[in-house]
This record gives sequence, C-alpha cells and structure tokens, in this order.
Amino acid sequence: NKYKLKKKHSLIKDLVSPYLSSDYKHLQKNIAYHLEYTLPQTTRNLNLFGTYLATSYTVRDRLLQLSHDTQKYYTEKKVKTACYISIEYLMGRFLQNAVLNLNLEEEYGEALAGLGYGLEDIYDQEQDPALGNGGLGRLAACFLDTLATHNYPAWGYGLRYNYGLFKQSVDVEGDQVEKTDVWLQFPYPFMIENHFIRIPIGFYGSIETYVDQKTKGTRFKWHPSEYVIAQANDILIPGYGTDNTNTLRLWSCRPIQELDFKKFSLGDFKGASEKRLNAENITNVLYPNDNEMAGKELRFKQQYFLVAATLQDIIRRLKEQKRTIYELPDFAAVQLNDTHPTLAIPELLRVLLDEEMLTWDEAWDITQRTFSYTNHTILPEALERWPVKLISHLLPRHMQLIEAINWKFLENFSENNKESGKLRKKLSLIENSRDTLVRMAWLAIVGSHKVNGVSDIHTNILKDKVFKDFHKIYPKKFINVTNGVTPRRWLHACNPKLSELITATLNSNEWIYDLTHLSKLREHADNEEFQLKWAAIKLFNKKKLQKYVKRELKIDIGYKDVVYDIQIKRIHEYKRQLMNIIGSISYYSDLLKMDPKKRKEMPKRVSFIAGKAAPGYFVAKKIIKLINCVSKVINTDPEIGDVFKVIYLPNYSVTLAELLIPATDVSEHISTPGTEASGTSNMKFVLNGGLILGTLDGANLEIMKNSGEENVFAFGITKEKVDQVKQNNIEKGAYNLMDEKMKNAINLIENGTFGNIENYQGLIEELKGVDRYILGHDFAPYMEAMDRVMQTYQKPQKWWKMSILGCAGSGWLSSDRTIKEYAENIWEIKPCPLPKIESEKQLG
Ligand code: TH1
Repeated sequence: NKYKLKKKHSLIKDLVSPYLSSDYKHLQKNIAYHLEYTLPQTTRNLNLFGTYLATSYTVRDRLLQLSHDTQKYYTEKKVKTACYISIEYLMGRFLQNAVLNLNLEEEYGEALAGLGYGLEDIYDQEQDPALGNGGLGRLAACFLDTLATHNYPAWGYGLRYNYGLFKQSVDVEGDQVEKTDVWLQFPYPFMIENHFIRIPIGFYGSIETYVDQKTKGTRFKWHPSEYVIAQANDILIPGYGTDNTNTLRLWSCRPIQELDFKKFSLGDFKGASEKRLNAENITNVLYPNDNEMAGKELRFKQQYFLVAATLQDIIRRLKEQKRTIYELPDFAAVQLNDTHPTLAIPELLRVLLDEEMLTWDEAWDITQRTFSYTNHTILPEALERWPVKLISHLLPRHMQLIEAINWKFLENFSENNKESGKLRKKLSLIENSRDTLVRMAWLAIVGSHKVNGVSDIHTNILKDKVFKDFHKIYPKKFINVTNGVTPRRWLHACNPKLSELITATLNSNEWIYDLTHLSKLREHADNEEFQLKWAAIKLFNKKKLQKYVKRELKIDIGYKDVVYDIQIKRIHEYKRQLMNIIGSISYYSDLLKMDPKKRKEMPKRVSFIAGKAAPGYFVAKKIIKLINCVSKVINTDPEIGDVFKVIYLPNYSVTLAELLIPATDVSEHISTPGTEASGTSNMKFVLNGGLILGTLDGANLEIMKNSGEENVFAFGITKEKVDQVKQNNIEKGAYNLMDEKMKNAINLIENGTFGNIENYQGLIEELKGVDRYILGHDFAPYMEAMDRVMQTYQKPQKWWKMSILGCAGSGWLSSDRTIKEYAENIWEIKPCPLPKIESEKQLG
C-alpha cells in the first residue's frame, strides 16, 4: 500500500511538472489558465486586479510544488525543525517578494507585458496583510525569510485574524480615525486553507482525579465544557535562490457546530448562531496594542488557542514519523516570541502528563528542553500578568499545573529566614498584589532552557535588573541575540537601484544572502564617482516619495538639497515623538525670529512622522493631534516657505516603509535610554544609506560599534544616568530644570498657536511635572545633534562617505546572522538544502 502511495506521488509529479516550467510563455499560459478557470468571470477579471489574482495563483502553484518537495525531504532526513510561535506576523506584501525569491522577475515581467500589464502595477494591487503591530511581528517575518533562504527546516505558527491592524486616517481636526481592516473581503491567494488540518481546542470545564492502576499514583484529566476548532491556513515561505520552501501556519477559529437546530426550530435565530459567533470571535481581530498588555479575556483565549493548536500539530507530525514522545526535544525547538505564547509550557506539560502518561520528571525535562523564550521589552506595562481567577475559570487544569511548577521551583529556596523568604516572594510565579496574578515571564523563564534579549544593552538590563534573581540562579540560561532584518525585502526589493549599484560595484550579488560582503564597499567610500552614483539613487528615491506625498496629501516638497528627516514607528511616549515635534516647534520659532534674508539661505529640511496610536492610548493620540496641528501651521506659514516642513503620513505600514526608508537621509531613533529593547527600523535605514540620529539605546549602540561612531549622530546620556535625572525631575519639578528653548516651545503650545490648549492638557502637564521620559533633559543635546546633521549635509563629500560607510558596516545587521545564532546557540538545528535536480537555478 505504501509503495502504491509513493508511486502515485511521482506519477502526479510527472504529470504536473511540465506545466510549471518557468519560461515566460509558460507563465503566460498559467496566468491565462487561472483567469479562465480559477476566477469566477473572465470578462470581469480582465483588469489589473483580476490579473494580479491570476498571477498570484501561478506563483502559489510553484510554491506548493516546492513546499511538497521540501516537506518530503525534511521528513526523509528526519531533521530537527524550529517552530516559531508568535501572536503577530507583519509580513507585508507577498507577490513581489515571492517573485524575487524565485528569481522569476524577468519572466513574469515579460509574461505580463505580453498581456498588457506592468509588473509594478500588478504588485501594487495586493493588500498588505497587517497581522501584527510593529517590530515584534515584523521581526518574525524577517526570520521566516531568512530561515527559508538559508535552508533551515522551520515552521512559523500564528493566528489568522479576520481583521488585521486598523487602517488609520486623519480627520480635519488632526485626530486619528480608525477603520476596520477587512483584508479578507477579497481572496488572498497566498493563504491556503488546509482542510485536512482541523484541531479541536477545549476551554472551561472540570478536572477528574483518578488512581493510575499501573503505578497507583494520582492522575488528572481535564474535561473541557466547550470546544472550538482550529483550522490551518498555510502561507508558503520561499527562500531567496533556493528551492526550500517553509510554511507559516495560521490558525483560524471555527465552531464545532455551525448552527444549533434545536434553537433554530424554536425560532431563536440569534441563539442558534451564538456558539458560532462566539467561536469566530477568538480569531476575529488583532489586539492593536504594542508594548502594552491588553488584559482582556478574549486575548487570553487567543493565546491559548494558538499554543494548543500548535502543540497538537507538532506532536501529530512527530507521531506521523513514527517517533515517540520522548524524542520531542530532538524533533522540534519551540521558540516563544515574547510571553504571549507562554501557555504552551503548561499545555505541553498537561499533554505529557495527562495524555501521554509520563512522570512529572520526564514531562518537565521534555518541556524545558523543547522551549526557549525571547523577551522583547522591559516596559512594566507590557509585562504580562494574568489573574489566577481568570486562568482557573478558563483553563482549570493549566492553573493547577502552574501552581505545581511554582511549588516545585520554590522548593529549592528555603523559607527559613527573612532573606530567603523575601527571595521566594520575588521568584514566585504567582504574585500576591491586590489581585493574585501569574507572572508570565517568570513562567517562561522557568519552563525554557534558554532566555534571550534582543540587543546587548537590553540583555544586560534583563540580567542586571528585570530578571536579576533568575540570572543568579541560572547564569547560563540567559543569552543575547541581537535582532536583524532581511536584506532581501529591506534592500534588494525596496531599493532596486541601490541593489544594482552594489551588485555592480562588488561584481557579485552574493551580498543578498551573505550581507557581510557589504564591507567591501568601504574601499569606495571616498571615491567621488561612486559617491555621485550613490547620491543620485537617494535623489531618485526621494523623488518617488515626493510624488507620493503630492498625490496623497497634496503637499509639494522639493527633493533636491532638502534633508528628508524621518521618524516612523508606533506612537509611544517612550519613543519620544513628542520631543521631535517640540523640536520642530522650537526650530520654527527660531526661523521666524531670523532675518528673512538669512532664513532663505538656511539649509532645507522636511520632517516626516508616521505611526499609529493604539486606539485606547489617549496620550499617543494627543501627540498625533499635536503633530498634525503643528504641521498645518508651519506648512501654511508664508514666512517659512520651503525652508522647513512637517509632514505626518497616515496609515503607516510595511508597504509605506518600503517607500520611505530608501528615501531617507536621516532617521530618528530617540527613545529614552534603556526603554527601546532593540529597534529594527534603525537597521533598515542604515542598510539604505540613511544616517541615524539616535540616543544611546537599543541596537543604535551596536550600529555605532559596527558602522563607526563617527558615522552616527548620537546624543544624550547613557542609561545609567537616567534614574538620577528622573529623581531630579521628581524632586525639583521637571519644568524648573527645563531648557529655555523647550520652555519657549511649550509656551507656544500653551498660548494656542496650535489650537486650543485643552487638546494637549495631559501632555503638557506631564512634561512640566514629572517628565517620565526625560524629554526636558535631552532636549538641548537633541537640537544640537540635529544642527550637526544639517551642517554635515552641507558637505556632500562627508555626508555620502558617512552614508556609504554606514551601509558597509551593516552586514552584521542581517537577520541571517541573527538566525544563525538562534540555530547554533538555542535551537540546535542545521540547514537542510534540497538537492537541485532538474531546476538548476542561477541567482539573478
Ligand atoms: C518590540 C520592541 O519594542 C522593539 O524594541 C524590538 O525591536 C521589537 O519588539 C523586536 O524585538 C516589541 N513589540 C511588542 C509588542 C507587544 C508586546 C511587547 C513588545 S516589545 C504586543
């Protein structure tokens, strides 16, 4: 029977393979096929959108074949796989990335040209799936690209939300307006519903206790009172220049029973669909909070739903390979992307104890060897703590297990004296504050064999402060793995002209999968001809952005000899967009005071800001309003003209970032030292020849180390000094310590220059009072650093040298380097490239 199956397999492959050959004529036929037979109505589909769909189906066909081959090969080789569990994936558009990675850009270009379409326009039809908030989700997406590119056996696991991150617009008052992101209203060809993978997930219910006849020990069994179904939806992840194609599996929630006919026949139509609606609710919407815990029951359900489905899927694949449960840690390395998937720890323990009937010691050993945990933030409001009451209600057996883990862990620390009593309290997984809460990070640390931070400075803070007591107990458990970004999307795809120049200059495109090759650009940093080419590409990209701004915002900006200064990231107090905008107010006020002749001769700058605010984060929304109101005043002031502009770009997204980053001269990463765990956009800017204006925080520090301190506009104090400044603020009042220029800018806000002061009341009071993020203290150095930026820009040779050297030193910022560290130091997995048989592909 097995032989038959194998034979069938190759028969099918032989039958389909000819259809998937990749010359442009074949591609064209495939596109026509899908237009005619896959989409509903040819006559209505013969447009850009229909052609985009049909094109996407042809890409998907190829990916499916590669994915089948990949999975078969991994199974044959019995490889260990990495399983990355993340509640967010911020993938960005798929089509261009896949076409580039498959190295079929030329062929698709030709095929579509023959049908009367341009490839770029086809790319532009795709929606940007926003199943994540920011850095955390985007990091997961970069990791998937690297894992496939470097042939690592890996799976991504996440949730397929019906609604992604909200779409943002700005109303006439300058306020953020949120609109639901209905991204599934049209088909999304790259996500494939896998009807064979449907997994029941339980909630609530009770625990049965019984005596195991064999061992005479007590055993437990959870009887959930409600079930839902986890449905797999697969996104196939192609690697660059390789056949290896991995899978991102996103779960969507379905009801066990679509309709309650009993209620329906009694005329209770609403009640008849209640269960369905409740189930669908679980994966309905992505929580829009970044760096903040949304303490909602539904969020907790999402977290459990994700990990329970994922673990069952992993264990099913293990058993399909006829391997025993004891082999789990050699079969899969499961990475917890922050604490959101921490319930995987008690869930695996439950499966091993209650279903596989292992002993506690066996089960705990397997659990610890399977999991590892990445911490992404130290902000107290982001550290997850869930009420014991809520967990006990939703997942009674898991709460019991968490208590058991805690009890066994604390056993090692005696209660004898006052000191160790104190220590036990600090180490306890369960916190007794007003509410009794489970500290999810503590649980993740205890249940994992490795814990990592995401930059040098961040990992040191974890070791010395946030997880200090744990670090003392398990010094070897804590390691640093600095974040990285994929050079495929963040240079090769988004900046094709620079990509070409680099390839031509290095005489090889190897840098695309080994970014350290960029270091060879150093030799060209002083070369005038090269500098001119480099600068011309920046100008080209600025022009593209200029056109976008004109079309979307009806604002005219120059692109020549104008510094494009950009801050794009979630709006958060710790990221200090408020310091940026107060800086703009101050600069504006200085310009107004100037002699008009001198003003006209000032170097020109446009300050772009983009980023969403969580809908419930009122302070962040006030900052957006202030930015928009300041922008209106400055941009319409005839005295200022085109010397200075402030532009807020609505609806920041991966796609918008791909336009903005290549066009940036200088980008701002100005968080209070010690608050931004890493930051990853800073890396993307450097890669694209943008310079950094930044504080001594997160990955900025490592960029300085690798690209040279002299190539970064750094300012401000070290994290060690922050506490003292905060203390001074509290004791003396922040306003009293504030720089005069900043006071003057605040004055302008207060006297109504930018609209009614009531709009900004909370903001200004905090600044003058405690100023938690020490804007006042850093303001003068910030302005001074911006001045240095403007001065340096007037010396093109110096500027472009810095820009080239920055890029040349960025090889180390590739997520390829990051993943290699995870693979070697945490997961213990190895690349497993598919042998190239028929399709000898050359890298383009
Ligand atoms: C971000 C961090 O703020 C950022 O510094 C880091 O570069 C990035 O993760 C990747 O490591 C985080 N995003 C979130 C989102 C949530 C909770 C915590 C964090 S930390 C929902």
